Amino acid sequence: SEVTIKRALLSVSDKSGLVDLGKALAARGVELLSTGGTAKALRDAGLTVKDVSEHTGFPEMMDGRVKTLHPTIHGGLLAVRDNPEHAAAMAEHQIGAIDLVVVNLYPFEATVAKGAERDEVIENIDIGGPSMVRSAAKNHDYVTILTDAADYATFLGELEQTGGATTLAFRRKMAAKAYAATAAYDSAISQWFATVDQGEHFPPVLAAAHTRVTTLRYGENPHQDAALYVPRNPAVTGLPQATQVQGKELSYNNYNDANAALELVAEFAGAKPTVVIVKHANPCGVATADTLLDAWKDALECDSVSAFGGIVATNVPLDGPTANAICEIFTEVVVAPGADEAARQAFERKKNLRLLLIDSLPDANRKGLVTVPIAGGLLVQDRDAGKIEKADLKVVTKRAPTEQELEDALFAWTVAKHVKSNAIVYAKQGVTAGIGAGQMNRRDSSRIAAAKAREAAETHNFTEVRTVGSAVASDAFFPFADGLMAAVEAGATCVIQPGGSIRDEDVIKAADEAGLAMVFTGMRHFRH
Ligand code: 93A
Repeated sequence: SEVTIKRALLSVSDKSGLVDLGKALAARGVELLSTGGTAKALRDAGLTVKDVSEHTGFPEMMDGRVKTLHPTIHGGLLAVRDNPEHAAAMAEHQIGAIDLVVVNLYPFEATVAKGAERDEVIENIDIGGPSMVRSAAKNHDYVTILTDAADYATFLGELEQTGGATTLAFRRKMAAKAYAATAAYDSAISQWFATVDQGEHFPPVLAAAHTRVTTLRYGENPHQDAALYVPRNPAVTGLPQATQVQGKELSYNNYNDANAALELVAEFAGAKPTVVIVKHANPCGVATADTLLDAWKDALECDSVSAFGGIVATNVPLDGPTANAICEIFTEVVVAPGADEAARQAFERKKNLRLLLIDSLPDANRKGLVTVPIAGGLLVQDRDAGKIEKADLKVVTKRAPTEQELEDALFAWTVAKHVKSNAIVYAKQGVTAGIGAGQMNRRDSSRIAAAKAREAAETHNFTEVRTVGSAVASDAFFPFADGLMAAVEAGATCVIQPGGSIRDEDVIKAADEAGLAMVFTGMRHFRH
């Protein structure tokens, strides 16, 4: 099953690693065929190269659109060598076998990413490249296909071990990779046509142009396999990439929770220092303060029981005092837009703690698609980028909220957007006082949120439960006045909710009777 490499065709847009590869091949006496720019790069390095046009007896034409699309090339790639008829055809048409193809494609995605005009984007749709990749990969019984410069070293290792050949196992592996590359490439092209060129909202093909970067130890549970995929071209998404500075390998749940924490803290980009603590993808404490250390303390006090083993995100770079305070409790992951030297040293004491640093916070209002698998397919929707400003709020009670109540209401509302439904969030002076998440009815979420606030007051000897004088946010309307009455009992003085229930009048009446200020957002933030 070993096939000795005698003739290679190299045609690459990204020329990194090309010359070294060419030299190694030449040193083994391999004949090098190549196209325009690739041939030039190899010749400039002193190598002997035969132009594809000389090999086919046909010139490159039409601005390079037709270079390698020729039976001499594709016959040389596709022939089943031990098939007598194929062998006869090769002899009749003077087609020489090609044993190795090294191709990477016109940079379509990068051309889109740099904002090129339509004509330039179209010209960067590679036709001949993917054709050779697919021909070579199909005929992997005889032909080796390399589409990624990262594989050149492994390939040369194969030659070294076998004395100039490749094994079938290696060729099969490279064939799988080759089809993944052409599939992702065509997927990116189809997405561009549908969305950018045609302005369609949902691309007809969602086979996202993602590549697997790593397999994870396991999924949500140890009996589930899992992997991480990232966009082939992160520049296109505009999303920041995190760098893990220290700590254990990230688990599936770590990624999921860190993402929840990051998406919530991103809502506070440019605001005062803010800390989010997440457990099981729900925030269990969020606080904004003048210093990051105070924000950490306030966030922790909201639900210090749940914060154990939590995931922490901040909206500003980490400092030493905050890092030291975080290290006092068991924390799984910390994600932040940077960390100073003192913070890094503090975390080094906690070998297992996973520290993720990002260059910038993601844009909380960015467009994007969210998918949820269902038994028969995939549900697709826009990500929830809805944002409510003060001016959007409608006061529905006799009493209007005070400035502080308004600020707390919007803060609670922003947190509630990131809490699984039914979500009830109490907040006072930029600190969550109690969070009720994920219950099947709103009244239970209200009760849980108030109970958590009472527990926090007992644990931390607060002079007063923090829900007293707080604002309370509900992610969807109160269907009955009873949910509201739970908030009144807890001491909330202001309510923020979408409104829109057929019983709004009852709920407003109950609020007026209790002296509450209530505002309607006109927007719902279900999160399931
Ligand atoms: O324009 S093409 O679609 N037509 C072709 O026949 C063809 N053959 C190779 N593009 C073609 N290629 C691509 O040219 C390769 O995929 C590679 O990306 C690039 C290498 O060109 P050069 O060697 O001139 O730099």
